[in-house]
Amino acid sequence: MQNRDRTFLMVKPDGVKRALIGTVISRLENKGLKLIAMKLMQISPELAARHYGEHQGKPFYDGLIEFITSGPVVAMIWEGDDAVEMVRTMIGATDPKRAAPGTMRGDLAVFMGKNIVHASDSPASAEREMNLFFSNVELCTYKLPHENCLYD
Ligand code: 3AN
Repeated sequence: MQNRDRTFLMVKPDGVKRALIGTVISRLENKGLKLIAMKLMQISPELAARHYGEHQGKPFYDGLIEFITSGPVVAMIWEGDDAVEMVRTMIGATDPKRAAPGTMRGDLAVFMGKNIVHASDSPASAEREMNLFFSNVELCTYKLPHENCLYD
């Protein structure tokens, strides 16, 4: 494996309510990524504010906090070769109208405010978000039987 790293991905309340958890997980599993941690949870306003701190003050901020705390989410950590970049490519552009067909948002969503998934946009964000949502003891280490088929 060239550059094994980890990224944070979350199925948002709209994705959970639309029963797309399995679809999102399948796409990531089929690609060859490895699930390291996962939980179904309700985000508190405090955690939402920390997670979306960079958007504080923007016109859509209040709606974003209201939406992300409106129902359960599924928080996950995925591992793979350049996982941060790979998963961002797989989820597609923030605005589903501009997200390429074949991406999760391009195939499964129509509206920017309800774009079904979040994924870290840089290794630094991934580190920050993984630490916000998980403690080290919640991370699992195991080998996929087909790992040798995925990488040199
Ligand atoms: P991404 O989720 O693609 O990293 P960010 O971090 O820029 O995008 O935005 C976080 C979330 O805020 C988006 N997923 C989207 O739901 C919402 N958002 C971003 N920009 C807008 C906007 N201009 N209008 C409404 N919602 C927005």
